[in-house]
Amino acid sequence: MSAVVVVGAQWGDEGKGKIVDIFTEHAEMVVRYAGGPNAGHTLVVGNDKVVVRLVPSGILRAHTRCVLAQGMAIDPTSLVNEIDELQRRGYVGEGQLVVSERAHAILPYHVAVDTLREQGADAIGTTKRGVGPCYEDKMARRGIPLGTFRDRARTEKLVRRALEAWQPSVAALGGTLPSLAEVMASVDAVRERIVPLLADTGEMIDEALRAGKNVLFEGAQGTLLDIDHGTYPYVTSSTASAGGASTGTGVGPTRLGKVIGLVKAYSTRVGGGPFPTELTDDVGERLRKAGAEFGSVTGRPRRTGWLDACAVRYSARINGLDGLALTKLDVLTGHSEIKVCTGYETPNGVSSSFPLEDADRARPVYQTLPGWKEDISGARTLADLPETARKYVEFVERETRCRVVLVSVGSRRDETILVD
Ligand code: 2SA
Ligand code: GDP
Ligand code: MG
Repeated sequence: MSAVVVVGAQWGDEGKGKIVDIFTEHAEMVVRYAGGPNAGHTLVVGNDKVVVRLVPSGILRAHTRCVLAQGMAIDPTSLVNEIDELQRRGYVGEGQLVVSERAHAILPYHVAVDTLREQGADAIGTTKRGVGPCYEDKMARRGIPLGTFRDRARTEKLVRRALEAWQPSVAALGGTLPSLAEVMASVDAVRERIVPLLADTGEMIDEALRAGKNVLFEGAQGTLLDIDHGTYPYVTSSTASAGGASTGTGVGPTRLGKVIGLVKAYSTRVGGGPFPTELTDDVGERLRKAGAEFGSVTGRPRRTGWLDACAVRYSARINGLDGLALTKLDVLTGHSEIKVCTGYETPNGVSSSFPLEDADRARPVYQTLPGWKEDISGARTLADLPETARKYVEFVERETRCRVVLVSVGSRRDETILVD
């Protein structure tokens, strides 16, 4: 295994939490490299369901060190709350969690700006967790790396500067910012909990890799939400794709090994933006119900649609995918026909490319496959699947030109087919 990247190949919520948790059985370290508390990764062990937002999905395995690397935007208050909740449930051992001193802090003014903007006409459908404004501050070079928390006076100076910088745009939106005292009160409430967790995590990951340990890099959101490669501007503000595993951690690209793309057997998207295969009819509603497609953080109903093989092919290129983990195949059970988008109509005929620049007007071309009625949650090998379900998996492989290495047929750890 060595260094494996697990990345969402669609618009997020493909089941990264479950798959990272499974792969972690053989990993000594799991590293989150991008995003922040906008992520919601669900882990189901027996009857216990855990949703992690900032903490890597390896946390349920006591032997695994979990790293929050510098590509992340971290709300220190959310992190402390998440750790407390996990500890109440018996997780997070001493020293198991480390946080990069270079990861940027999401502070109350970031949440205020995110929330205020979402009330306007230019709403993106964000999670309102302050992630976008935090990355804006980072790029504007007025952000607050968590290492700053070691020095309260310096933190206060930087917070004052950031508040001054945001003031005009917040006033223009008719809103108000939290005061310096309020922001510092929130910092003071968690500073002593955060500082002991801080480390040069790049060095730590490098040491683990040099010692031959297995390190898993856990993506958040999905490739089509990536700031550079997604359906801009309806994207998140980080490098969600596999490249972020290098830029967001300080591990050079040649040191990364395999990249596994997570693909849900159909498509979902939360928030605004183009979604060419969206189903706004009964079939879409059926997928939402069967797949329990509601935001893990916000509870928002997710938009649903058929699988877009062109989008996954695009994703395979952006991420350099070595294999696919196909999740939630069980959710398709009971549909007499299943459609997959394999091309798009263009003035010059059907194109197999995903129409990134024109996605809101694009006309998908579908191929229709026969469905299956049998409950497949008990399948543990491909041979256990009904023939039509097996054919669906083979079709996905052919259309995406990527080998399927795992099929997930339920939310629990054991509801999984590992393909040799
Ligand atoms: P943001 O908050 O600035 O990152 O929002 C920008 C866009 O990115 C989308 N986004 C997500 N899409 C799917 N899942 C996400 N995580 C949660 C989940 C979402 C939830 O696991 O269900 O609970 O609603 C996630 N996070 C960000 C977002 O919808 C915007 O389109
Ligand atoms: P992530 O953000 O990619 O980790 O995905 P989420 O946790 O936001 O959403 C995936 C949801 O699907 C969670 O509720 C999981 O428990 C659930 N899930 C994961 N794999 C499967 C599967 O194969 N079948 C079914 N029915 N549910 C699954
Ligand atoms: Mg999610």
